Amino acid sequence: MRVTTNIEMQKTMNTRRNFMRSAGIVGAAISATSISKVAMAALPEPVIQSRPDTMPPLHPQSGRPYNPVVTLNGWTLPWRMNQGVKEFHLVAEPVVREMAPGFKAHLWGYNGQSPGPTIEVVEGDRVRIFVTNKLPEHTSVHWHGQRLPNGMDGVSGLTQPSIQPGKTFVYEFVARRPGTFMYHPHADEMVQMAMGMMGLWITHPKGPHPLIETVDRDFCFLLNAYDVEPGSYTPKIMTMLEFNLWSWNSRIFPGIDSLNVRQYDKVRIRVGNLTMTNHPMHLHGHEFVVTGTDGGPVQKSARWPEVTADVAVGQMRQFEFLADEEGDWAFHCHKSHHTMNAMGHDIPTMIGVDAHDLTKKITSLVPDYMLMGDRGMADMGEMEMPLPDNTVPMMTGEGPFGGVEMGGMFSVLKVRKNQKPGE
Ligand SMILES: [Cu+2]
Repeated sequence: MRVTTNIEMQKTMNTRRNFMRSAGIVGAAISATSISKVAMAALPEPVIQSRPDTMPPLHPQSGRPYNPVVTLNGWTLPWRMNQGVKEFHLVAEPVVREMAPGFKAHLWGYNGQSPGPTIEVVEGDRVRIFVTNKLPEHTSVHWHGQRLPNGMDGVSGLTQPSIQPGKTFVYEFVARRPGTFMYHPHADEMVQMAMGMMGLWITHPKGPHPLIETVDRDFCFLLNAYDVEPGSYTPKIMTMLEFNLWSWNSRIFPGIDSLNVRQYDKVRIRVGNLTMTNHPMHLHGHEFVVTGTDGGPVQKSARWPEVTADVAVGQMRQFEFLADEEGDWAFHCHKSHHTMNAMGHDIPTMIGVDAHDLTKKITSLVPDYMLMGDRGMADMGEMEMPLPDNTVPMMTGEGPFGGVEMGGMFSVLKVRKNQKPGE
């Protein structure tokens, strides 16, 4: 069982009493050791996911019904019902994330992955989340966008003591409003987010909602960024702006799965931004509207059509559209440097430079010398230059008509006539 042996209930005495009552223990004098044993037994077994594939949506087995989301290259955390409370167990821990085939990064995350699993609940649900810290330093979890009691907001030092390594903290609140949210540490935040600690939180409406449409496909992912030197595994945590890996759910193209829909499906894509810069998200072939933010659903009179919408730092946006055009449509960040993988930015422009004579002279000394960029950078896509281990090319991908020359924050919306519902 992947639980710590030394659980610490850091909530108020009142909640502790309630917890013990729900665990079947009632008594005036319980020693500290018996509390840990009882609490141990009461913890839901953590579910760990090590595969980077997009997992099928998790249809609710208990509680109120809802239409589950699809987390791109991710998964939804199962829960257990305990006397009407949905109980989840998050384990903060070091993980190995395959960011693209052939490239693994040593990150921090939750339950075996970065980002952590998506948490899906229904408006009005009472939710209890056990957070076990298996990191080498303290942490906390902030539930971005939620209405909750102040003591549950997860800000280390301000609303709670931080969760020490080896300890478990219990968060509990009612998911009061439906929407698209996220979670992340609020303790040594710069380091822990640069290392990949974050996850999505979806609160589904409890019934028909005037501003929330039922859709056929509901996708979600977080925008994140890393600075991993080619050939190495661990992100540089001090980087502020010059990240070299622009990712969705800690995956980079060509490692990001496509979004597969049936023609005429109503589609929702929920995007949150936990990088250090904004990302103008651009969809080809369709117009979408932003139907909601992490502040909740947008009034219908305040919606307008777009093909690009900016997601600023710390924001979430819900894009919705009718997928009525068949084909393979690019969906990507419109900052062109964000659809590239690791590269140097301090390279001079070589376009128009006639270096022919120079190349000849250097080749006589260094036979493997290659001149790059004198016609543009597209050569990079097809160049057969040896790369260091554990690295992906700067631009790559094959389409039916040749090289796609993309990386980073890029995927494809595949609209198919015969795509089966739920497939
Ligand atoms: Cu971007």
